[in-house]
Amino acid sequence: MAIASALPFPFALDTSRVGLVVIDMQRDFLEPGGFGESLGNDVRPLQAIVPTVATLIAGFRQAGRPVIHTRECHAPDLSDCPQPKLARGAPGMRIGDPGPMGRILIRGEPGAEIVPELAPLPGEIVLDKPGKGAFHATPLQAELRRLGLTQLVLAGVTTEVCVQTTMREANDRGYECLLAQDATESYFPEFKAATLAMIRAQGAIVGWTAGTDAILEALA
Ligand code: C5J
Repeated sequence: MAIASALPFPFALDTSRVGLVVIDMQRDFLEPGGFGESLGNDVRPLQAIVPTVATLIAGFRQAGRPVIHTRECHAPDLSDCPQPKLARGAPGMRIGDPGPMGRILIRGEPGAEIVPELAPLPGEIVLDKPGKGAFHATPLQAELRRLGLTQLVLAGVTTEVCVQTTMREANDRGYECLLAQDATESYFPEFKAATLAMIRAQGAIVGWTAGTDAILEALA
């Protein structure tokens, strides 16, 4: 089924080989008091996409297609957090520091959880990732092979960091990638716009973009 409105040209959705990857819709990025806000960001634009992401997830579940969730977080002893990542930026709180939602970006802490509205269902894959890309140091590739997926629809936050990095990693591994443009968000509108443009530039050099409604219409 083709998504005619996809850019830069129609996307031929294979409803038997597509899965949804929802990147890092965690309290630490979306809620006041979390890592995102500690870096000086306004988290409200990220909160605003939650209903759209929920609609996208519901559509994939209804179609019987896999939904994979990721969480950017680290081991409590920080053994999987490179020193430069720990040191970089000028946050009010650093990774591992105690905050209002537990230790910042630490596996198992409340802040590292996915927001309740988008909670994974039992049986859905949830991958904890120490990097920005979801393929780095995770079993994502093995899971995609096991599920027989060749196409990925991507959603989540932030567009230009973990979403784009994952999309580029997937593209290099041969997956056809479609970014749900209204189910992803950045703290910086200009970075989101630039990311959408660079993804679909040069004949979909990284992949395609399309709206959630169009994706779900093709999936149904
Ligand atoms: C960031 C992410 N922005 N999930 N993480 O540090 O995009």
